[in-house]
Amino acid sequence: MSLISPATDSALIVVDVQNGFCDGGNLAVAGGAQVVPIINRMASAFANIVITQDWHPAGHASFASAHPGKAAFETTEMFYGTQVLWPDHCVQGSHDAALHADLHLPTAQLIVRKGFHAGIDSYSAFMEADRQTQTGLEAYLKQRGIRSVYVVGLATDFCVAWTALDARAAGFETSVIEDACRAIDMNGSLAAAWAQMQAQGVQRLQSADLRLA
Ligand code: VGL
Ligand code: ZN
Repeated sequence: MSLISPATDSALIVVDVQNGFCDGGNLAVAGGAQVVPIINRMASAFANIVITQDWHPAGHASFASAHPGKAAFETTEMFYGTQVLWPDHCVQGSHDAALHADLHLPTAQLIVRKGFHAGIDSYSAFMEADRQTQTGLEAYLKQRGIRSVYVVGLATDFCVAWTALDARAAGFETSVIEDACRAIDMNGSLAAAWAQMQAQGVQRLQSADLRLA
């Protein structure tokens, strides 16, 4: 199989590679920090790079601590549907919310912060969980002439998958680089996410499929 060279109208979307999702973080994903060197290496192949940051106000509605009687990883009904409740994580300005210190992406052009509305979660970098409120990323990418996106980061089955699905829905050619992601994987969420992504035409690639400089 020949290697893929991302075209100049492609963007790498680096999702939530934050302390909070790495070892020692408030919502640590197993092996989360292992994606950092892979993503750093991939960056050389991309003319366009967007970084996202989960960026919650204290007391955010996705935190179990905001719902008396509820524990983390239980669910609750919000006005927009069922919401998984999480430990407090990625609070604005905290160390937990900072990008991993070894993430080295000096050419990245945009950082999208999401999940900052107190009552609405946002796994996706494109659209919040109410499925109404746009982050602006779709318009940004389209105005810059981007046609395909490659999604990497944390977590495969939540923020990466929702971002990839919304990218597809917005008409971008979309790939997820599996080894540059790590998953939370609760109650079969990882298998479900891959099934949904593949049903929507998201390509499942490995970093070895890309031609890196
Ligand atoms: C994420 C759960 C809650 C993620 C963010 O980045 O996948 N997951 N907030
Ligand atoms: Zn979050």
